[in-house]
Amino acid sequence: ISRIDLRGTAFSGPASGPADGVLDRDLLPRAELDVEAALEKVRPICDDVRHRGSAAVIEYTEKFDGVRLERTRVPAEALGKALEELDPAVRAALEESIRRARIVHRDQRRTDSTVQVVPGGTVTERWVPVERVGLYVPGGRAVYPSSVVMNVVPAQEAGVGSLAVASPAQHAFDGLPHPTILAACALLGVEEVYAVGGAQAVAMFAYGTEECAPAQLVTGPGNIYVAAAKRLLKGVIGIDSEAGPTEIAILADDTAEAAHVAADLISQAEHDVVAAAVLVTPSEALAEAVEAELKTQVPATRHSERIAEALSGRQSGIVLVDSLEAGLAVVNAYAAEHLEIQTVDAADWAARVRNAGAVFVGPYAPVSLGDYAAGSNHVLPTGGCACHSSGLSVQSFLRGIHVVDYTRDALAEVTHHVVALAEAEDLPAHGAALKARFEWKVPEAP
Ligand code: HSO
Ligand code: ZN
Repeated sequence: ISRIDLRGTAFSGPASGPADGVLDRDLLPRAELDVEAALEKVRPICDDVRHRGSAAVIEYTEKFDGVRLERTRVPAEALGKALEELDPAVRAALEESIRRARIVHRDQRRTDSTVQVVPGGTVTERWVPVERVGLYVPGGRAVYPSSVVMNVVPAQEAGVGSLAVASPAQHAFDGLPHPTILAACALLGVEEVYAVGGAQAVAMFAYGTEECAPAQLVTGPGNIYVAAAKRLLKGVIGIDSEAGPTEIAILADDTAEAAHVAADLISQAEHDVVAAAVLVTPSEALAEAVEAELKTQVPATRHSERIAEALSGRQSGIVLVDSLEAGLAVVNAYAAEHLEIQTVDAADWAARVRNAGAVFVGPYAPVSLGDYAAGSNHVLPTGGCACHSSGLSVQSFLRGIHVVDYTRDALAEVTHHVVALAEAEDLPAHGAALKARFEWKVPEAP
């Protein structure tokens, strides 16, 4: 892991005002995915699925996944069987993960609210769930039943009526999606699952096929082709934000346990060779201790090569700063997907974080807890998007509809204002629509 020494640099005085802009983000480089390049590859696939439906989906599944499907929908018995055969410890863990996620996401539900603007004039905000959602679940190296939980639970708690899951057909599992994915679906009560992956899955949800009704929204992570298809079809179908490589940033001082800091950096580096692990600290001693810990811990992990590559990549590093105050400016500018605060008065520092997908406070809230069983969601904004976006939540599956209800008197009272603004915009018919309702004369100025 490389060191980035920002001590003595301009930004590292006390951060006053919003920290963004204080630090040049390029000082903390990130991996970038070239989604644009994949667009041209997925365009014909999406068009083909649009015009030929299931037949096209089946052909692409044969071509890309090496599986010839009879039909794309996974039979109910396969879901039941996967659940029966699920390791009991994994089942218990998934159940607990679901239980906790439900507690948090149920609390996010919104109630409709009506406000009286003037006597006789009200605006109600009604929260209406998206009718049908398609959830994409990757099937390659990253088979994450936990991500099924994190996508399905908020959708269900939002009241989404119809939910379908698509995950690539696996040669090794008789052309079905990975069994732990099927088992997670069964546990969550999701009955509609398709053995379809890649761009063709996104197109299937967007346009619908003979087997799969079109959805209004597609969520869930995927490879570059899935991301490209989402970008291409957004507009035809709603999409969640693009999930880039995972990131962990840790703001720590010399009260932090170096072994735990190192373990947490390693935990997210385990995802991907382009995952980012960044430690920000004013403590040279901690930096040294963490480097030493990484040297011993990394070789002992199962995926040591992947982790070593992620940690030595230019997207990872140990950033030395003059003070925690400067460190706060750095992590705010970086806007990590996950941010741990391992300092004295961790909760106070955490309260001052403005940009992060999720914040993990103190020594007993590692990111891995949030990945599986904190109750919080693990689908979070990456690549600096945390400065404008939130993670997946019940809100992601709701639309707020304004319902406007005015009486004759309430409308009469405001008509001259509407007419004035309509005239100012050279849209007199707008004003006329109101005037037509009244014996109209411009009220005299008081
Ligand atoms: N850390 C990942 C989520 C995950 N971790 C799934 C383990 N499984 C992105 O937040
Ligand atoms: Zn993770």
